[in-house]
Amino acid sequence: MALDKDIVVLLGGVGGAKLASGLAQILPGQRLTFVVNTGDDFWHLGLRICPDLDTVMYTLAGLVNPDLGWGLKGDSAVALETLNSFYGVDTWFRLGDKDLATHLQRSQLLRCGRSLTEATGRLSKSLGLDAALLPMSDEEIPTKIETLELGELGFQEYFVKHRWQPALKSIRHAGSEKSSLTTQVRSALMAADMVLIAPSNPWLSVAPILAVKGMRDLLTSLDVPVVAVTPIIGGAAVKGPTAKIMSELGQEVTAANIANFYTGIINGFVNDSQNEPLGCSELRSIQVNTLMKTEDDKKSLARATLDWVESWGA
Ligand code: FO1
Repeated sequence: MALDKDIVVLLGGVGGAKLASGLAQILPGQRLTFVVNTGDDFWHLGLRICPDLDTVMYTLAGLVNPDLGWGLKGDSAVALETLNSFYGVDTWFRLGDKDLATHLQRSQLLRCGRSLTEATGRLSKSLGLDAALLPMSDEEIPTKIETLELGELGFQEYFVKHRWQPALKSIRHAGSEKSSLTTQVRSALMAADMVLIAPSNPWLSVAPILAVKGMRDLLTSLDVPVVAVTPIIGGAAVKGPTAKIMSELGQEVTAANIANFYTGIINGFVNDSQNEPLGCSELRSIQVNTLMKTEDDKKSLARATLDWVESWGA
């Protein structure tokens, strides 16, 4: 297996973090760079919240709440409950007591003039990560969701407050036109032997990464395998709104439409054994079990993907 290869993974939250965990269990951390969606980030209660960065960081550190897939295991919410009972603050977004330490530390670093890349590096090193954890950009590029019923919503309002129930009409990556790739993301991609797009929601979690100015051009200029893993299994999403969004955008919920989303960027696609084959696509593809319920599932998917991509060179 590709132990001597440098791999860059583009990913969002829970689904992406599972594959990240599988990769981190079979490869040396120094070979792995995770480029994480920050379109979900927002300022809330005076703190900078970066849900996908934290989900990946806590997962890799073995600290994530296994029931939720985000947040810290064994956390409580006394601070938030007190904020509500003393001061009547609407606490629709759950911030655990331990989790608050991460938001406080990050916000403090940002207020002292550190970039999000630097702040994330410090937090992840403190939690013992060897792999590089990078935000997609140092600029704020908040994802805005135009809905049928409620007009435009901030990402977390759409996702958490309204439980992704309003019908999605379109998505905007505010400020992306003025954004730029960080030196760290650019260098990692230029040195990569392989790029993986995790089974994260293409519209909500990967599109924000692709919207960073210069990202699409850089990805298409690479002469290495760029492989996406399907988030759709048997016509449904494992978790979250991927299938619902596809229907709202008038698309059939198929792996082929996921592969189409990445046209021009990927040259390989990991499809699930339960899905229809891609058909007459020019893409290389493989069908394996992509459902990651156990640690073994995560490692198996990571290993199958790497072994398959390595076989291209044979
Ligand atoms: N998801 C929820 O469904 N409800 C919450 O209250 C919530 C709080 C939260 C706090 C910190 C954090 O890092 C993640 C949190 N999430 C919550 C998850 C998050 O909204 C989503 O999983 C991602 O933004 C989508 O990838």
